[in-house]
Amino acid sequence: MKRVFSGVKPTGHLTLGNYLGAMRQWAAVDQHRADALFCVVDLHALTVDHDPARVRRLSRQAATLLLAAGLDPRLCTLFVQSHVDEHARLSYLLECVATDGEMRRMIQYKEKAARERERGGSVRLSLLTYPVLMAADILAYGTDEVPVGDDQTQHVELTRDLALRFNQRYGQAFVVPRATTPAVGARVMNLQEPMSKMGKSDDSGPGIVYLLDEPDVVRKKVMRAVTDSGRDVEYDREGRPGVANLLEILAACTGGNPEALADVYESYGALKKDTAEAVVEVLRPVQARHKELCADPVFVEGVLRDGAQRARAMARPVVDAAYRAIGLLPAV
Ligand code: AQP
Repeated sequence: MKRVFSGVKPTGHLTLGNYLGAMRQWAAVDQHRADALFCVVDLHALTVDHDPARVRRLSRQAATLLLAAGLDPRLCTLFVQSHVDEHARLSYLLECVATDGEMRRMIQYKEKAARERERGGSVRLSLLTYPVLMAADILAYGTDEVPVGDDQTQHVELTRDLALRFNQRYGQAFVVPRATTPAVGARVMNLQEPMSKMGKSDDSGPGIVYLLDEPDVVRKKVMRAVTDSGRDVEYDREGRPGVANLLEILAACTGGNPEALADVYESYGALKKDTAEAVVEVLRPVQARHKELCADPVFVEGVLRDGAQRARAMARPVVDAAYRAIGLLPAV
């Protein structure tokens, strides 16, 4: 059976992008077909300016939303990254095979570092090394596949490079993983700035649909989405990014195809109305289950405790073997 690993960062409230690009696939497909691990990657949330209490709150919320989205602890392992020491242990070894040039080429690093500087802050070293920790997250479990949205595929490519390099230098320690992305919904764009990804830590609130937005808030955000100057509904990602984004969201929510849907609509208004309702319907069961789970925090804690135990047992032998392979003396 294939091993699958993926994660979500508690840097903000989870968005429709996180759901359509990743979480929905994890619940509907990955946990059924593979030995799957899903992780709230809280250490990654410390790479930018953060409020400790908020990170704790968002970590709990992310775990609850993953369960609400359909992850079933009988089918998969759900845990919090900082509860398993092997991630940080392995990250250091991988820093010893990665180069600073590789890190500086990462698109997310460039974008996030620029944003930190614009806000007048300094760039944390951990933001630069974040992809190495992500590689450790993946490699510690002998992962074959990493289901992610488009924005993370560069980091998975780097993970592959680091695994291959380590194996070549020090012997076969890691499985070399590959990224998988959904056919539709792999890159949900911001409704107000359709050339930019819908990101949970962005400032542009009205352009972001959060998983816990009330139905009327969702409707308002979608109805106010920026469209393009033309009038015809056409699927053209480059020329008509706003309309293309709505068509993709509608397609991802209804199981349709954005090109075919473009032929169905004669006005932007009708497209927006149907997209808003489709999003409301997709979010409805997730929100209902989230409410139930919030009333049972002991259950959620139990899932995370068991998940961490299982994850530790899987990661430890892989990381111990890498420690030996790279030349470190085993502890006695
Ligand atoms: N807009 C998106 N469209 C499709 N997929 C997306 N993902 C994120 N945004 C979109 C996918 O969701 C999974 C979890 O993402 P993450 O928590 O690792 O964060 P991220 O990729 O850095 O993107 P975010 O949510 O926008 O967070 P911030 O703002 O902190 O950078 C991943 O599989 C991701 O591809």
